[in-house]
This record gives sequence, structure tokens and C-alpha cells, in this order.
Amino acid sequence: MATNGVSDSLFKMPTIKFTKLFINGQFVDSISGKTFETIDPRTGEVIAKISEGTKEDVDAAVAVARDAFDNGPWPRMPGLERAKIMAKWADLIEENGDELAALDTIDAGLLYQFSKFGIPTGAAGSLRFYAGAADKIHGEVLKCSGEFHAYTLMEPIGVVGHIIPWNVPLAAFFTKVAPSMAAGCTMVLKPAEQTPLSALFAAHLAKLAGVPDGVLNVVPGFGPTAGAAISSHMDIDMVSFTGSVETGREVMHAAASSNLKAVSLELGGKSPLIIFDDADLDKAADLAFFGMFMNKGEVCIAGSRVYVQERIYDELEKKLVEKAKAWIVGDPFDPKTHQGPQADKKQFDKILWYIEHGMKEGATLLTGGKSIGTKGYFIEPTIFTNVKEDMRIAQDEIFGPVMALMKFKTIEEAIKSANNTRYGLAAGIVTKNIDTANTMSRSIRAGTIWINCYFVIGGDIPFGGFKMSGFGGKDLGLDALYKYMQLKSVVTPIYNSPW
Ligand code: TXE
Repeated sequence: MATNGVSDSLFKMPTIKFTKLFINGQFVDSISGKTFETIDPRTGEVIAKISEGTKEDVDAAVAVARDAFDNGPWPRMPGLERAKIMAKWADLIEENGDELAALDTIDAGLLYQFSKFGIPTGAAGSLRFYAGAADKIHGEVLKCSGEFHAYTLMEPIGVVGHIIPWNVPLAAFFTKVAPSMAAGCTMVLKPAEQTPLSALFAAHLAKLAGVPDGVLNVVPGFGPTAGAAISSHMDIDMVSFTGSVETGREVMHAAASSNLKAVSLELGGKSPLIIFDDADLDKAADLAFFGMFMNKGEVCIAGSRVYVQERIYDELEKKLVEKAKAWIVGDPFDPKTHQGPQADKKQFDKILWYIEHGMKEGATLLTGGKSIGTKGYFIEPTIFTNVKEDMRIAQDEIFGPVMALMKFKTIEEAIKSANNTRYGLAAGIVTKNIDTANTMSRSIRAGTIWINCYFVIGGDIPFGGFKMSGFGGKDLGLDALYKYMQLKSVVTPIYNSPW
């Protein structure tokens, strides 16, 4: 394995300008005055101290978001006006793209090239996609029985609480914020405690773009305090959450036991990639490797269960090992690096625990398995073979660079294996046979199926899971816009009312 560790000379540290809560268009200290440290996963060192929002700060943020929704211009503005402001914000995101991308690299360990790629696509791209839809929101005229005229209105759902994770901070931010803003909602967003930096910078740019005060509020803080205050708040109309199944359960519980706010959950995955023996082996190996190790496996849609038809299994195994040996783990700013550090110590420890557990369970470690260097959270790309489906490494979301390689004989067996999971976020199929592709894509219970590709996501493709991977409306696509809206029916007599 080619590992270059971390070369100090390549470190780039952007200036950290925004460390406070963003409420009502201002950067303010938390009410308690408390702060927490955000850590650089390349070194384990402190980047900055961030104001720590707790329940009181969430209350303050919700009060202004509520007022902005009930009395402010944003929900009442013509869609085209909202769109103009969002498009201006998108321009500013691109103008400041280098700095924003660097913030995600130092805060979450994303490859700088990957963060940069996400600026025009995931961040500005999402804003532009939903800005384009903001003036095309309409209900329909209904043909109803009796002499009544009836129609529907699509109205913004109200104040939204967004709770987002740390694996792709800026993309997660805009996946939530862009459609809800286009819908006319106001919001309070809690970034993950590991990665608050890019969200605060983006909030500053929102203000410059002309987003009215109170519409977007960002409250960094921890899950059990700031996060729980959002999901249990009586004045928030909807909570939109991305994270673990366990926390998703808590969010739903809090929503149910407070004001029954609407809930949207995007949770984890254990997605299968199924390679049939008619596939081009080099292309299939590329896809499997990319599908697993992109962003160091910290992706909810990572193809972490790779099923290979038995005739090509040994050869594919060899190709994957070769790829792992050539894979460079190290400084995420270095353009030659393929994989940066895991996002934080907790995640690093979790992944290493699973690797050890996989060996104890009896799977064969084909390559990798160790951490790299003495500082930071770097882990080798790891591949297990001889994996049994009931092993935890084949069932649990590891959220790290750990692939479980398994064999299958028939298409029936492949379908059964692909569905042998409590998750249902995504799946990939590699085959030249259209019948096989059609049969598989109809039979797998997952929200996205990729045929001869992987990780193709974008503003225009709805994204979200089946089963325990989530529900409550999709992220991305026009569906995401509608999940932040509610339908109102309006009915009136056509002729003079007898009443
Ligand atoms: O997630 P949490 P963690 C999976 C992945 C990872 C595991 C644990 O397997 O290893 O989850 O990660 C906030 N009320 N995913 O512990 O706890 C928290 O502050 C309200 C998959 O970081 O779900 C953060 O902002 N909010 C995933 C957000 O929830 C709470 C992405 C996510 O943290 C809360 C991330 C509470 N009680 C992890 N507790 C994906 N689907 O992409 C925490 N939070």
C-alpha cells in the first residue's frame, strides 16, 4: 500500500472567521458563554473554539425563525424573488469556493479535490436547482362532485429544524437548506459538532446575498442538548434529520412526544454492489473500489457489501487487492492522495473495532486492516473475503474504508443477498445483460439503484431510503421541495351558497 502519511509542508489552514452562532442575521455568543473545540482529523489538534448552542439558544433561534415565517417577507415573497436571492447566494458560494472547500477538508478530512467538486455541484448547484423551482410551485384545480369549485394550494410547512451530520458537511447543509428555502420555509440548522465551520461561513454568505434576517439560523452544538431541543421544540413544524438510525429513532420519539411535528429521516445504509460474470472486470473493479472507498467510506451510500458471481470472484479479488496497494492514504490537500483521514476519533475507533471484530468473526483479511501514522485518523483501505452474511461486518454500517466481499451463484441468490439487510438506501448492479439489470432493479428494496455506475447523485435525482434507511420524503429532486410544503384544499360553491 502506498501511504504517504501526512506531510506537514502540504498543510493549508484557512483563516477561521466565523465561530459564533448565527441568529437573526448576526453572529452571537451562546447564552451560556460556553464553547467547544472543533478538531482537525489530520492531526487530532484543535482548529478553533466554537460557541456552543444549547436549549436556550435554540429557543432564541426558533423565536426569530417563527417570527420570520409568521410575519416576515420570505414566505410571502414571489418565488422569483426568492430565486434571485438564492442564485446570488450560489454565486457567492462559488466565489468563495476555495475557502469553503478547505474548511470541509480541515474539519471533516474530505479530499480537497472532492470538497471543491462539491462547490458547483452539491452546494451552488443545489441552490440553483431549487431556485429554478421556487416560482413553479402550484396546486391544481380539482374536479369535485357537487356544485363546488375546489383547488389545492402548496404552502411552506413553516419553521424547519435541520439536523445534519459531519461526513459531507457543506453538501448536507445545502441538501436541507436549498429546497426548504425555495419552498418559503424559515429554519434553524444544527451542524454536527465535529464540523461546524463551513455551515457558519455559508450563513455569512447568505446574509450577503440578501437572505432576510431570521430565515436561516445556524446553531452549532451537541446532539443531546441543541439537537434534542430542535426535535422536541413546540414551535418547530418539521424536523429534517440525517444521521444514524439510533439518533433518528430519538428524533422521531421527541417529535412524537412534543408537538407531533413532521419528521423526515435520512439514515444509514449497507448497500450492495452486485457484479455479474458478464461484466468487464477492470471496469467492475474500478466501480467496486470507488463505490466503497470514495470519501474514506464515510458515505451513507457506500457499496460496502460487494457480491461477485463465482466464476470471476478470484480474478476480481486480485484486481481489488492491486488497487488497494496503489491507493494513497494521506494529506487530503495533496492532489495525489486518494483518501484522507476519518472524520474524528470516535469514527476512527469504531472502524478499527469493526476490523478487529471481522477477524474474530472468522472473515479473512485480504488487505489493509491497520491505522496509519501516529497522528490523525488515517486507516488503510481494508477488504475482507470469506464473509458470511450474518457477520456484523456484513450487516452493520461501519462508515469507513472496509469492504465485505462475498460470492454468489445465481440471480435468485443475488436478489436474496442484496435484500438481506435492515437498510435500503442504495444498490449497484454491474452487468451487460439488460434482463438481469431489469430483474435486479425491480427486485431490490432500495431507494436508488445504479446500473453500471455508482454514486451518481444530484439535485435532480430524488434520494432517500427504504426500510430502516429512512422515510418522510426524499432529499434532492423536486420531491425534496414538496416535503417542505403542505397541501391545502380550498372549496367554495360555484353558485350562490344556500347558507
Ligand atoms: O451520528 P448521529 P454519529 C451513522 C454512521 C456513523 C454513526 C454514528 O454509521 O458511524 O451514524 O455517527 C445529532 N437529538 N451515520 O454518532 O448521532 C448530532 O449532533 C437530536 C450515517 O455522529 O446520528 C449530529 O448533528 N440530534 C449518516 C447528527 O445528529 C442529535 C451520517 C448526526 O449524529 C441527537 C452520520 C439527539 N439526541 C452518521 N444526538 C448518514 N445517513 O449519512 C445526536 N444528534
